[in-house]
Amino acid sequence: MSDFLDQIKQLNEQYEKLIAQPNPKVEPGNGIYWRHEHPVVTNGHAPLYWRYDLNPETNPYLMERIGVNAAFNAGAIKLNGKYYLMVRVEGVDRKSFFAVAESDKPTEGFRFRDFPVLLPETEDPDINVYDMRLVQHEDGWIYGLFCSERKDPDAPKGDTSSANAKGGIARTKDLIDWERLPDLQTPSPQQRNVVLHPEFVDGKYAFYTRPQDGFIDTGAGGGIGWGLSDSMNPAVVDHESIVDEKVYHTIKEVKNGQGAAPIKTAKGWLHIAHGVRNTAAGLRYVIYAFMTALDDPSRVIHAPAGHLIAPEGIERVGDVSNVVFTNGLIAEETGELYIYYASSDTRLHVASTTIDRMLDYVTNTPEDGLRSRASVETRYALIARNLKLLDLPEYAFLKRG
Ligand code: M1P
Repeated sequence: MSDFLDQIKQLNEQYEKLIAQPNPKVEPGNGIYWRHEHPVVTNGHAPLYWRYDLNPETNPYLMERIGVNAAFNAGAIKLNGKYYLMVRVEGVDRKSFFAVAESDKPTEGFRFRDFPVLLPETEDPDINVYDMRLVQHEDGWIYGLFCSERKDPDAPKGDTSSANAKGGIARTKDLIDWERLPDLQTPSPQQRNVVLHPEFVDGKYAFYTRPQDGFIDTGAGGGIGWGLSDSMNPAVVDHESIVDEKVYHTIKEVKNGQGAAPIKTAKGWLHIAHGVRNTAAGLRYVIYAFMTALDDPSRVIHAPAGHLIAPEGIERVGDVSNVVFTNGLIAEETGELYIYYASSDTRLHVASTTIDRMLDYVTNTPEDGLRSRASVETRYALIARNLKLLDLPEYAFLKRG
């Protein structure tokens, strides 16, 4: 028994060290945001009592009985001074589920609650659930919108991969008790990356959608869509329009999707989203930003070219490599902004910035000229302006070619 307890103590020491690990910014950053030294949540953050049977009678070898494979794509919210992440946890059985991790700090110290979320099911039970966006709506509820995946009933015999993705909806007041609502109904046969806008628009609930024909391929669909519903129970969008389309030879050539709900700023709604392109090495997912009008959240008013965050270093490697994905944002009243993003469907990170920096980024970064020549012209103008500065004596330390 004492050996058994000693082993648990060792595992626990490692675990507590991980939770207590400080997570400073990686300086100097890029002027837009800072990465942090460590992921904020990993599979190692899953409590020992989720993974091990701690009874020596039933688990004499102290085996990890029910392993956790990954902890990534988290929704985020700040309530009563605490930071909450609704983490997509994936067991070794490949089933994703939601679990709340909380901390007094936005960048470290996240500890999972005792139990994962026991999400109520609809009459047609989900096979897999993932990527919850948490939205504090002005109607008083906190909504969790997520992807609900079920096997495609029309798949030919022997096709054990084809699936249907729908916009699942649940709501809560405390992140403890959840009420499940019917899945979102839209004209599109499949949906992923559905997000609820935090305010009523024309007295209706407003949704960002991602119309898609197939489970992976968006087909004729795609782009970040937009639609209104009279109610949340059931939520029915009769008409979807496209807010931000996928575009040839850009970072969102194959598909894109809204991240968390947009943040209201003095200059417009700030959106952080993901864009996907295809490469010989497979799909590459990056994160980008854009802004829509305050009086019409479906009208894009600023669209900086290219990515905001692309996978770097260790982020490039994991279960689904070359992916960064975001569905969690926390904006503080002080103007601090935390972008929770996951890498390679494996672990969760945070990038910290401010609303002011992001406003500067979205309003002053040049838009995509959509041609190499146009890109060079934009860069050329910057270089020409800079070279005038380099003639000044205070810039003499900068060497030129
Ligand atoms: O594997 C990368 C991502 O793939 C999907 O994103 P999208 O809907 O844009 O294809 C989701 O399964 C997401 O969870 C995952 O991170």
